[in-house]
Amino acid sequence: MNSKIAFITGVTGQDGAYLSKFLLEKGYEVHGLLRRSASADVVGSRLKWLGIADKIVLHDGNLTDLSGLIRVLQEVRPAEVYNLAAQSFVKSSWQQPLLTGNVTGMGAANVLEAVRIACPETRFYQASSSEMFGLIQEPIQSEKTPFYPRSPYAAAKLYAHWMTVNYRESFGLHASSGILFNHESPLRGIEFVTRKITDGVARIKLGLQEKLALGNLDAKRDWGHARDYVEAMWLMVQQDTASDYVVATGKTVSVRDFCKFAFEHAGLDMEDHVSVDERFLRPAEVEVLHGNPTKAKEKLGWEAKTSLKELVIEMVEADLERVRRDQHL
Ligand code: NDP
Ligand code: GDR
Repeated sequence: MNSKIAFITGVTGQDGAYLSKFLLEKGYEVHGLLRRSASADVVGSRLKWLGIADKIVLHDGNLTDLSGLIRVLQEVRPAEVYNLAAQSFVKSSWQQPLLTGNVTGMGAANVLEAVRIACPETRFYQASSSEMFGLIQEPIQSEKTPFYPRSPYAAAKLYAHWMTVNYRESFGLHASSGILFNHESPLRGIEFVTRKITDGVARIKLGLQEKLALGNLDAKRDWGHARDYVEAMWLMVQQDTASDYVVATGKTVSVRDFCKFAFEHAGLDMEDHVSVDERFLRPAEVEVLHGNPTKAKEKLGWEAKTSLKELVIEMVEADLERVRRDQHL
């Protein structure tokens, strides 16, 4: 086992891309699991955006295929495994509850099993989520706050979370779980509210659309930058003892306010453009998430570096550039 080899599932996603870049800069050899797609041209577009696509060794595979996971781990023999792959869109999890359970829940159990069988000395990171807190039991959520999942996605993540704790306690795996609050970036999927807003702002500013339809504007989230959050993942894996950590900024803001900042940055007024469409409401909502990252600060020395305003500006500017470029093509 080489101490500088990392294996990432979900390497083509937002966090996988930022984590790959972070690890490459630290001198790691980075391997990733690639879900086969018929559209080869869009594969790894985030890795290309960060200029690292040719620096990562990709292995075909799927989180639902245990034997494939065992084989790839036997071949790569990584020192660190980061399980970031998931059906990660909460709204879709009501349309695809079983797939979400299979990938987001059982998929994590598959990776844990593969590590236990193929490379039990390997350190493991699980991408847990603040969605597990769901119907809020305490106004500010820490590692000690009880969970109450409100979607098939959150229920699947909770299973994966407890499997991580259980494999640590049962088999002595160095398995940590990062309970990450929402984190965004220009690489965020377009279906998530922040990117939907910044993409909408860019299109409205450049005259390509008039209106932006959203769902619940009163929901509040503790939003940070993905670039900051991948460092917390790595720090967890470097600790002598594995554990679970909340990763958050400690500030919470409504969707309405995020939206207001984004429109204002482009010199627009959201009241002229935003409407509420019930198609974007959810069968059960998580109204407020507000994290307490004290443990991460004290034990990992980690703190969010990017402010919400900086995040919004980076995302709006990136979307303005992207939409302008697409217009010229
Ligand atoms: P993304 O949705 O951007 O990325 C998900 C990744 O999972 C993609 O690489 C996707 O591959 C891959 N994937 C999906 N299904 C499978 C499968 N069956 N087999 C193999 N790979 C698969 O998510 P993020 O990067 O935003 O999030 C990373 C992880 O962190 C996820 O587990 C998410 O649930 C969790 N999380 C995210 C938070 C956030 O705010 N971003 C907060 C808390 C937790 P493909 O490119 O082929 O679609
Ligand atoms: P979330 O992110 O569900 O918190 O999950 P999302 O951006 O989808 O929703 C955040 C909040 O915004 C409200 N909202 C809308 N959401 C979307 N997608 N589209 C809309 O038009 C819209 N209007 C209002 C939602 O109702 C919600 O309250 C993300 C994912 O990355 C998960 O994988 C991760 O685990 C959690 O963050 C932490």
